[in-house]
Amino acid sequence: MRMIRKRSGTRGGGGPARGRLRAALGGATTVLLTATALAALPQTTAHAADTLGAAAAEKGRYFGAAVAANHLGEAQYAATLDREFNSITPENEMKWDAVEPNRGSFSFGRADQIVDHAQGKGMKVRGHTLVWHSQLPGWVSGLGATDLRSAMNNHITQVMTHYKGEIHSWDVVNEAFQDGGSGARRSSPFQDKLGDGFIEEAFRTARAADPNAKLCYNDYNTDGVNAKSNAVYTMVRDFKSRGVPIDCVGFQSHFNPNSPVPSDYRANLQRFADLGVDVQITELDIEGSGQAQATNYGNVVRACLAVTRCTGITVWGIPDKYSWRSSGTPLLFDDNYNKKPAYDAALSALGGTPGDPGDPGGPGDPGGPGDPTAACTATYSTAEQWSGGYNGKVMITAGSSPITGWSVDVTLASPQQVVSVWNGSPTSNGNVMTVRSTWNGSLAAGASTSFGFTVNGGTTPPPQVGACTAS
Ligand code: G2I
Repeated sequence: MRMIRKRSGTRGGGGPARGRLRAALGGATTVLLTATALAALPQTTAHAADTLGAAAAEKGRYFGAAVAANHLGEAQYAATLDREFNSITPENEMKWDAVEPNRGSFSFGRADQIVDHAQGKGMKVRGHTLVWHSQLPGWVSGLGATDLRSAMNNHITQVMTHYKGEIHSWDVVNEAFQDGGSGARRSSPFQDKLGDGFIEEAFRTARAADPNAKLCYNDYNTDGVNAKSNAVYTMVRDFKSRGVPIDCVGFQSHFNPNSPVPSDYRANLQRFADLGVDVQITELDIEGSGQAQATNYGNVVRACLAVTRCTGITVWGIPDKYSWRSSGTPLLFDDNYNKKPAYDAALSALGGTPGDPGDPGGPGDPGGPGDPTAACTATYSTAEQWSGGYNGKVMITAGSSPITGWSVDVTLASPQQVVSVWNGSPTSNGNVMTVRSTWNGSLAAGASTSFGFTVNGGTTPPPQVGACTAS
């Protein structure tokens, strides 16, 4: 279908994108294949709606994540991405500074890597972003009006042509309105030199470059009805009435205690949809933890589902540790890729079933932390870390009955190697180490013990720790 990439930019060579991905990975293939194979195991037995992507698809939506190219080589990152999501937004790799750092000189390498990954896994791609005041190279801000206009149109045309047919929705213009009550346009090189008309011009250029991509305006603090969202609403209404090509509005949805999920979130999405555009939740993250965070995530998902034209949700990252706001733990997976209560809430709101057999790893999931029904559970943490390695610790907790022995699989990514194990008896098969209890196999109901191990050969990715098996 849309696997042939145009040859603009610095990337040479034609042919199917996936073929180029395999060639490009070279020596990394073994590690990735291992991760992929591991990730595939639970999915083969899982019900279709046991993941965010599958559950959203059953509702006719996508569920995506912002992805950074430099994390794709991390086995657990790629495994979680591939298992849970069916759309990817490059977090930074398609921004102007990344793809056209010097005028007329395009570099698509890192963005191509993400697009290739998505296509290889059958995921869709959201394009982010073409015209934005931030992450804009200095040469753009230095141009006079005439040059700036042609640079803007050339940038849109070159980037969209490179990915023609491969992007389901593009953020054509990002964050062009001011915060606060003024409803005014934000000062930027585009606004200041080209005036209000730059947005319309960008959308017209974009439509000509890839007529099949949905063209979106994307912004933050527009999630409820307020002065800023009113200003965007007025612009979109004007565009629709004059035939300016616009297909969708993106609501970034970065929430925290100072900027909570608005009570009129659904109503605001609906009023835009009523203008005749799709709406998308484009950069969702919600700072917090536990049940409060879970409730917010559930509410956001339900709001989207309640609006027929809300076509999909993208979360702005996968594990908390890679969030732009990591200290606020705003995402669905913790630093060890365990599913958080927010994950279960999002999946439930989508109509999926958290904790089904074949869907391991989450709080309350079989063998996962806190599973109330498992004979025993295993919880991983990194105890110490240094430049070339780390000490890992796995806490084993018996369920509601006593146990007499336990075992847990720990999978490492090459070139990491275990050099010692304590409080457990290890055997190895390739990069999978099975650790069985020694003197510490007998645990009373609810009692815990732990084993530890030292790894040399790097600190990332962290080990994958499987479910606990009792004997
Ligand atoms: O700021 C959150 C988002 C708001 N809406 C537009 C999004 O594009 C924006 O994403 C963030 C990325 O998540 C960050 O990763 O945009 C930031 C830049 O405005 C990104 O941060 C930048 C850092 O500031 C740079 O120092 C760094 O080199 O990420 C770059 C690449 O890692």
